[in-house]
Amino acid sequence: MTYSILILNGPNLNLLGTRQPDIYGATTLADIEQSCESEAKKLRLALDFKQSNSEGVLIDYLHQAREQHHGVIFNAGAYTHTSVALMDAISSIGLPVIELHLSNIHARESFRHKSFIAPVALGQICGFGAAGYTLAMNAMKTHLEAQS
Ligand code: CA2
Repeated sequence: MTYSILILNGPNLNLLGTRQPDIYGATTLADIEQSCESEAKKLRLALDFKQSNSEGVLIDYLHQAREQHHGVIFNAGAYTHTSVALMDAISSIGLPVIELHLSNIHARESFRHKSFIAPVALGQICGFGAAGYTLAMNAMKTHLEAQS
């Protein structure tokens, strides 16, 4: 069975590689998308990779994922720490969602320690930079195979 996954990226992640490389690294989001595409081929996963700066658009993508994908890897950016609406959207779609962050949010400012995504996520990967994306893809594939 070929599983299909959505990798969804939230606000400001389109700026990756252009500013604050000390925190987020020098890799651009386009670079990350390429490495996810090549990992998807290795893992035989179908992949959709999206980014939006808008909370409403992210919610629409989550709703669409219910019809199109088996799981979601979600870097919700700063909305992680604020958005009950994204938490409700994740709860409503009934798909496994892996919460992902480039940085270790628990080692940063205290306002980043709170995640509205974590209680409704399958699990959380953070602190491994861009490598976290392919780690999350492997974790999702293992989960989907185990649950089938
Ligand atoms: O570590 C992560 O992946 C975050 O989700 C990134 C968010 C931050 O608000 C979360 O607390 C942790 C910020 C993304 C902003 O990315 C930028 C990249 C380059 C320049 C400016 C912002």
